[in-house]
Amino acid sequence: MMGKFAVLAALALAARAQNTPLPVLISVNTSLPGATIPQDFLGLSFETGSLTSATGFPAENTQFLQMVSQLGLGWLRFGGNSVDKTAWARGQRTSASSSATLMSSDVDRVIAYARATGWRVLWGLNLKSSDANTAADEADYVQQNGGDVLAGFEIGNEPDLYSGITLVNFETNWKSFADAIQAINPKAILTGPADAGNISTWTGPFVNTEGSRLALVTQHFYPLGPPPTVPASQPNSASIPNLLSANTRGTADSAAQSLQTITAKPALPWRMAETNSCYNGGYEGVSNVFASALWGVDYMLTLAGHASAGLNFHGGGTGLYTPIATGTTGGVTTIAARPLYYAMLLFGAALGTRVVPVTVNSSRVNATAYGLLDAAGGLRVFVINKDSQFDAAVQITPGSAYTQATAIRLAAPSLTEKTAITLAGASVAADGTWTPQAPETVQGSGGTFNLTVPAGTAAVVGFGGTKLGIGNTAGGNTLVAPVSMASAYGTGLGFFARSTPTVSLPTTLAGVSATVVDAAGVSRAAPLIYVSPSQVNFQVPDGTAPGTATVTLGGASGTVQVAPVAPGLFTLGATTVAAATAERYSLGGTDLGPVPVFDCSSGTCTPAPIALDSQSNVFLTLYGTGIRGETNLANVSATIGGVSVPVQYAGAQGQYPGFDQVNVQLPGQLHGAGTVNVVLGIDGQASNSVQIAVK
Ligand code: BDP
Repeated sequence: MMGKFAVLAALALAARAQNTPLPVLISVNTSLPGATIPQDFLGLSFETGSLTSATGFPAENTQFLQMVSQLGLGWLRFGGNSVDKTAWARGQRTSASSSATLMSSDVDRVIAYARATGWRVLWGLNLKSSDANTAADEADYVQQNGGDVLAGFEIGNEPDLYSGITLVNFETNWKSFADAIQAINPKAILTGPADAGNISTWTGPFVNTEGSRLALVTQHFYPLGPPPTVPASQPNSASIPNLLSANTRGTADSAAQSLQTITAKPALPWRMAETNSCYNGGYEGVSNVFASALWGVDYMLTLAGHASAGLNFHGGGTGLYTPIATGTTGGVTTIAARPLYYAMLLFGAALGTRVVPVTVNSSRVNATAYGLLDAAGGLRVFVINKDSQFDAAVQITPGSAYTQATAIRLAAPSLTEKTAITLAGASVAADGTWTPQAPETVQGSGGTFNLTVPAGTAAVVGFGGTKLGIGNTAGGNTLVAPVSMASAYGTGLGFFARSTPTVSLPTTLAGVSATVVDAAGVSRAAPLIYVSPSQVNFQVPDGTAPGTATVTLGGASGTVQVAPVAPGLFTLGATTVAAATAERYSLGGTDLGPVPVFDCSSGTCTPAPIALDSQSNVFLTLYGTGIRGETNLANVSATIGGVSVPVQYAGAQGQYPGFDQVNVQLPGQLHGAGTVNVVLGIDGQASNSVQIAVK
């Protein structure tokens, strides 16, 4: 018989054995990238009915604005069952207005909110209980007042569920609405069919007949239904195990596969325009807990693998499945991040990348993995351990191009956690902000990188190289000056793209920090302007000594030459067109107003010819960096079209850190010269050459 202690020891051993991470082997094939995940993949879907009450959609709340904006770009979709019950009237909502009628002032609030967030709007119209002319008038109002933020119109909500309807009836009605809308606005963008299901029997045939009128194919998708409506014995009955099961993932995968097939021939984008975990508003303990965040990440990546243009998670108010809870307590608006919001935040690390095939060898852990390649060649591998029990000993073989790796995690104490969730070491703060912390380093050897992903958590591993290329942000020359703006290019530099929100520059941004060690061996933290996985713009620290400096960003580093001045001139995007402004004055010195220096109206920027005449003088302001180090104007020269012109001012622009400007008067002798080059020379250092045009 075993002694008491031997029994305890055996039990302890058994417990330990159970918690020993089990192997999950992941290899990545970066040579076969799929479609690019659009920057506006993410979206939020709301009931149209949320707009007809004063508290339903808190468009004016700054925290709500902050939480949506920090997801990046995205779509706001208004529709749901309530769209098909809502009447329409032009006018201002008052306390006497009916909540059954959408007023044009409700639309105005959405348009203002969309403009403030930079998100676009997918606008649902009532097909079921309205008429074509009313819908067309509503569409016209939205188009006229919010055309700049409008992504398109959706006619009806889940028409495949209208009682007694056939596909033929629906198509007839849909066409009469579409015709009425386009009779007023021929270019109104139409999407559809917004079916609840029936992808092969409704969506496919609809796309076949109406595809040429559509700009986007939309589908709705809820993998689970609530018990007892869906009996607990069914694989699609709402529960945490079912939400995280391979079967549920497979259902989404085959829906996405069907939509990819349906949209391939007409070459249309497709979007899960309304979706969430469980229909009938979600399910307590499933849709509103951490398990839903893991599901959300897995689901978004599953759709992205089938070239989805995006999705809109349905919610609003304090509904169980809403990503952002909005409510009122004692007349005060309350906004809170729900687990699914963290999934959307994490998906920011996937935007703009292309899904690459991965092989996952995981015999006992319920884990999934996705590979994502960015345009610069950086790789991110999402690992989602959906297992409630087993930790995963993850081994990733990313390919020989990758020599350094870092990771961030999405974690909570348990799958049933509602609030204590962290992403990249941080929770969403009370004011709605989320500040990712520095990532952890992932160790690799012999081409394999190892990390443990505990049961019920996810991790993203960012892979890159160890080399940084560094140059002047303006013009790209390899010389930089103290306090000037410099850019470091590499791979795997971070997970999220973020710009500095204010003019006072932080030394840590989205978990990224950079160190500059100068020729004298002095190390300084670099103030950061912009960070992304492949590019970091920073200010060369004040006091950096001339000579070779080494810049380190996480596991990558590179060198750059530093001099007291390093003139660079800004251009418009990737062109060589000067990012400059000009002002015309009368000979007597009266300001006659600004003169355009460039024209970007065609989508490509070209120099706009500046008229030079004998009746006025034109002063050009060039913007650059690395200029202010020389304060004696005698040492600053400018050459425009081969003509040396006197410089009136060269120094700090004053408003933004590291941002300089140079003012010159355009000489009359350039009259008629056409496109000319502009070059600065300071202390023998020439800037990059930029173009303006004169006539
Ligand atoms: C969809 C409806 C939406 C509902 C949702 C649900 O479009 O209005 O809120 O189901 O049942 O079918 O949760």
